[in-house]
Amino acid sequence: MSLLIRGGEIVTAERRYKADVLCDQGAIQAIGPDLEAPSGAEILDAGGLLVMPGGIDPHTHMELPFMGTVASEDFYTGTAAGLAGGNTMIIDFVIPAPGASLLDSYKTWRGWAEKAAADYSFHVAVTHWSDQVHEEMGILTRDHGVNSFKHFMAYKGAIMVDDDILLRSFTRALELGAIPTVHAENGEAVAFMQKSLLAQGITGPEGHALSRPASVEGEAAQRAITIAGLIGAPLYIVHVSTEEAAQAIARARAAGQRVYGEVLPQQLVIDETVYQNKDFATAAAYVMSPPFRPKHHQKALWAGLMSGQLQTTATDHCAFCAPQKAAGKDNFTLIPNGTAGIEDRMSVLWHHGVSTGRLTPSEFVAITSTNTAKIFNIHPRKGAIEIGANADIVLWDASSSRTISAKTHHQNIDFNIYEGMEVTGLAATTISQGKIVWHKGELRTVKGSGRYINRPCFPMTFEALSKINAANKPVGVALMSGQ
Ligand code: DUC
Ligand code: ZN
Ligand code: ZN
Ligand code: ZN
Repeated sequence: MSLLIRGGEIVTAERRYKADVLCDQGAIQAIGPDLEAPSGAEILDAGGLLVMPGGIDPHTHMELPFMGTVASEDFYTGTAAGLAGGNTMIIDFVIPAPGASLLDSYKTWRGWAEKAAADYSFHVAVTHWSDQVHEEMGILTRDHGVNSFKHFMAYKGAIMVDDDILLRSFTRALELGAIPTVHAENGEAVAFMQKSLLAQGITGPEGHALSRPASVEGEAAQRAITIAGLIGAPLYIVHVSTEEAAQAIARARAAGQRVYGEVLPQQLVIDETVYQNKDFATAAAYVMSPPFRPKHHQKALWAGLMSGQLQTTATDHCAFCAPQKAAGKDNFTLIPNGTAGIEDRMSVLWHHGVSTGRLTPSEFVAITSTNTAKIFNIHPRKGAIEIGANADIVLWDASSSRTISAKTHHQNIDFNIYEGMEVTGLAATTISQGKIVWHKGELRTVKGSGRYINRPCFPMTFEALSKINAANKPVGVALMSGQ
């Protein structure tokens, strides 16, 4: 059945105009003023609403086995909560145990994700190195639509990789036309700090922030940028939370490096004082890595988004309930790291970004959807209101307000880090694959209706091609090939 969205104002990353949108077969079929409804079409009145590409959250961890437990949000509950907040796609992470096959792990995660209610895709983490990893990266890009590989520079003794692996893996990603991504924190420094804080008797959640200061992120971000620069590889840095990392990205970009940075809305509005709370559960609720920062960093993150030096927003949605967080009651290093927020991502960014005048509505669309689609090579299938694009659309009510609360949210977690925050701007209706899945406060999701989205590799730049040629051939040959 077709769906006609009538009377709304379309907002894309480029422009804003009044037009109707006709969806059928899961795609946008027509855009224009006063479109005629085909017989049998459902008509949706979008009067007074903005018609925007559905949000794409490029960083989630549904049902992730992590730090001795498993994230409480599964692929169904998590994508459903995302749809309630106007997000129509997630890119989650396959994180193989060190030594495990990337391909087998990918298949395991694909199995878990079959219950998703919205479209999804996967970054695959490189957690060790071997000839098999080299080969499986090729298979994943060629046969499974994976075009991004994640590297944890932290979590020593678990999933952390060293510079040698970064060099090898970035080189391999470049040769495949894939983009490396990093969690940038110096894991050696974190492990050292954790030990020394515990030895001093600092065991509470305040120790978490003390063990991971801003400089530790700044150093790792710069190191990843340096390594990518040596090779000529592009780089995407997840959850940029410090002025230091934001500046390193801006410097690299000014020097011509293809480096992208992602920001989490929670890092824009919540600061490190949350760890000072004397109540363990209240403070532990905010334990995530990188941790919440001293307030002045927020200014640099907003500036990055406003200037375009930082391009995307994600949630790092990784839900652990209070009883799970309690595992670290006597030792902050055992508190499972992670915060949830996929349902509130768009509202928090609209309220604090657009309503405050920091961002235009088009910039909001860019940082919540279109830029991610472009960086991860799914644009204009996703992140666009264009004929032929997937009909993943949010009808945005810019003037209604709601108060965020665990009592009313759809996320499978027993608290909300934004509890009590009043936000203006909300998803009135969410459309996924041309179907209404959230409308007037009611979810109409179907378990398993989400599809796996293939992301093809990138065509290589001339510069990257010539570097690979130079590396693979004797110098004389590379010169003679005339590149
Ligand atoms: N940080 C978190 O807080 N949770 C999951 C993984 C990560 O890097
Ligand atoms: Zn190779
Ligand atoms: Zn991370
Ligand atoms: Zn993460």
